[in-house]
Amino acid sequence: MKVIPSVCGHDCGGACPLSIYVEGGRIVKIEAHDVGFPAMRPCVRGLLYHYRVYAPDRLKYPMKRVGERGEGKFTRISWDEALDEVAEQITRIRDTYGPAAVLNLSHSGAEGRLHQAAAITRFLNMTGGQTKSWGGVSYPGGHFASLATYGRLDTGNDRADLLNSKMIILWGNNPAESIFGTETRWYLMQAKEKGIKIICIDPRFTESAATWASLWIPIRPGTDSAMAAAMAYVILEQGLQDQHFLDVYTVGFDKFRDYVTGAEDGIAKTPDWAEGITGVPAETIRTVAQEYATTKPATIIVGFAPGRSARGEQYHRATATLSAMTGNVGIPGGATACLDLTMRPQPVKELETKKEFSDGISGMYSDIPVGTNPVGEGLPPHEYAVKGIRHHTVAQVHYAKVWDAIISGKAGGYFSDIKMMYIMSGNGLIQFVDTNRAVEAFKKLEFVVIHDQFVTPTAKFADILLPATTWCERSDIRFPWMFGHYAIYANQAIEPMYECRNDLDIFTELAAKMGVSGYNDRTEDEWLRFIAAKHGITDYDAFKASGFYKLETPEPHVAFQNQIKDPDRYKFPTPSGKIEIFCQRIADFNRPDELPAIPKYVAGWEGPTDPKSSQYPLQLITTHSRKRTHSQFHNIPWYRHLEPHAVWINPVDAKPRNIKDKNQVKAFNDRGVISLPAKVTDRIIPGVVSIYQGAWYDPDSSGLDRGGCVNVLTRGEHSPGGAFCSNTALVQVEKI
Ligand SMILES: Nc1nc2c(c(=O)[nH]1)N[C@H]1C(S)=C(S)[C@@H](COP(=O)(O)OP(=O)(O)OC[C@H]3O[C@@H](n4cnc5c(=O)[nH]c(N)nc54)[C@H](O)[C@@H]3O)O[C@H]1N2
Ligand SMILES: Nc1nc2c(c(=O)[nH]1)N[C@H]1C(S)=C(S)[C@@H](COP(=O)(O)OP(=O)(O)OC[C@H]3O[C@@H](n4cnc5c(=O)[nH]c(N)nc54)[C@H](O)[C@@H]3O)O[C@H]1N2
Ligand SMILES: [Mo]
Repeated sequence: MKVIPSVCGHDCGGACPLSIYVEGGRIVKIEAHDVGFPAMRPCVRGLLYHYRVYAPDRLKYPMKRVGERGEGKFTRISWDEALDEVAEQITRIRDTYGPAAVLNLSHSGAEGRLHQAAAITRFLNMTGGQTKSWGGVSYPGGHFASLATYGRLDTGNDRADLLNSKMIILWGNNPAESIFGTETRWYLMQAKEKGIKIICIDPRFTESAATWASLWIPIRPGTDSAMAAAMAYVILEQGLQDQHFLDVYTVGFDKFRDYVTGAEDGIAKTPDWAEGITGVPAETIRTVAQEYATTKPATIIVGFAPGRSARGEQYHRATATLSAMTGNVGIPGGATACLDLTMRPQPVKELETKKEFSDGISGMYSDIPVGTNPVGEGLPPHEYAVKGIRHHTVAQVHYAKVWDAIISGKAGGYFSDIKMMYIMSGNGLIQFVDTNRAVEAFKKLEFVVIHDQFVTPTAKFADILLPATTWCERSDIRFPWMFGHYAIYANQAIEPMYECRNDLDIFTELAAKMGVSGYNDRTEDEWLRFIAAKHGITDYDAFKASGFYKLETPEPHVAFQNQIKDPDRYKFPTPSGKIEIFCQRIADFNRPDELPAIPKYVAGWEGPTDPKSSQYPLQLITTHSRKRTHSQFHNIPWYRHLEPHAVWINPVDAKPRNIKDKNQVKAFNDRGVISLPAKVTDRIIPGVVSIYQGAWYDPDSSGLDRGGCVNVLTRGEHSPGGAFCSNTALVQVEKI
């Protein structure tokens, strides 16, 4: 039996080292790979990954559609036939309509530094161009806020630094289930054992709250910035702010103070004011604010989810302001409380200056150069581009708007009429908002090509469907989220299954068929050597053999430590050189009611005060599940049984609806209807229901989705700063 060092290769904040046991060319078991670092414990998704590799429903051969698009009827064809057809169609569509007619809706299903969606971006750029999205679906609210407030994306501290804290607030963050750096859980456990106070602010009593917190504060979704404003009110009222910090390191606090005290609009943002909006008792807000301001250092760990809402940018800007008010930025045990993301190991001195990090995410995930996109060169900025923060052009479409762009086209004000969609490692039909509209959009296209490992709900809509390898069938390199300070090598464990191929190899052949040279001039091993060297890994062979490489980094890393220690020498990478509580770039954008230049609570659509709430009275949140990576694993029975898919509903809401635990119910609004069992639980605040994202769409003939795919209910809208709003929707729930 061979033991092969590897790492989970799907889109999780973990990246856990694994030992894959292979006998006779087959994986027989997967275990944790002991890399001498106690925090690296994988979960069931990695440990039972062979259930996914050997699933009988793996996509095995290239397929061509035979029925209506979306019916899921295919016939097997050869690789040659399939690639000839794809090459011909791309060429035909570009020649007839121009390159912007080709939409690349690939996503993050694969997350190696080599094998991932940069492969398609490079391919489409090199062969003529493509329509690209802007915004993102994970953390665009935080992304925007981070660049506005701090001037940089990498604003997270090393997780080891949690142990320097005296109080930790998990605010809309649930790392027991939504993994953010494998080691986060280990450090939180250490923190708890050390007696560090941990509290959770979340509409749900999560596994994180149950495991680590001494206090759970249930809050209405989308109202966090009101809670933050009221905490600021208490801090100011009692004079607990760190005025020296505010004077030296920030700009615009006076404007925020005027908002909080009511000098600006006549409304003091008192705990009583916030109670009416958030549902959090005024007394609780008062106590937490006092405790947070008087316990130093204190950390707010933000999640992405509250930012994935109608005014999601405000949440990240507001928590950052609390951290600045209490002087917790840039000190051990503190936090920037904004985005909280550090994805790529970088020498710290580079981080302080790197332009790339202040200008989007290019290169953050991948080491394959993607080149430039002929579509978009020299075009004017998009109406939602914010000068100095977001630089996308009119040719780009927000992820929440892609279906509308396909359906409405130029006549609807979009840059192009999209005729073809090319998707690699993406399940957008069910992962992006408003699935029923997605179905309509897919049906309108002339050609759809998809690479995947399974016939997912999206893959069903392909004209040509190409079978891809899993990370067990190829080699790669990964860096975890959250400043893990290590690289992990995924050694290929088995030969590719059936006729599956690596996406990179598929594009290499397609580029050749289209007469384009230079797409890929390296072998996989040459690429990986190049990537390792780029990241300062000197002994590639030792790295490959052991599977693990500890990178050199000062420990623990604290974002902006230099700026705080030596403000004359080190400026924040914002135009003012300071933390921008007031952001002139946002003020210049000039949509103050939607996107104020200081962090304010701004009610979005489909909140509790929306007129629609009389018809659809429940707020819906759509969280990440521990048993899945988004939509991945859903089709594997073992995982499905781990925790039945259900809608969480409080007894207060269930009772008048005559809903009992495990009753089959329907959740619906104007956009669609899904059916699934109810989980009646007081682990969720009344007035709110929660459904895990990622369940596979399975509509019956009336359009009722029996799969319980939550994006049937979400709205195709984005926030002005670009936030993807999958946590903002109103629904009704009824017993079936
Ligand atoms: N197991 C697992 N881990 C993952 C992933 C996965 O699919 N599975 N996905 C990875 C990826 S790509 C991402 S982007 C991250 C996502 O990470 P997050 O976006 O942080 O994860 P979520 O589970 O959506 O939400 C975290 C918590 O926020 C709460 N919440 C929702 N809305 C609000 C709100 O308005 N206010 C407050 N205070 N809380 C709110 C939810 O109840 C939930 O407990 O996770 C990563 N880790
Ligand atoms: N309602 C709601 N919607 C959400 C979210 C939410 O919180 N709520 N979260 C959003 C977030 S944060 C994210 S990141 C997205 C994730 O959205 P996606 O990236 O679309 O989701 P995944 O299910 O991770 O992966 C998509 C597909 O990639 C395939 N795949 C995996 N590896 C490979 C490979 O090597 N090659 C190829 N060709 N295919 C591969 C998988 O089989 C899967 O079908 O979902 C977003 N959607
Ligand atoms: Mo994500």
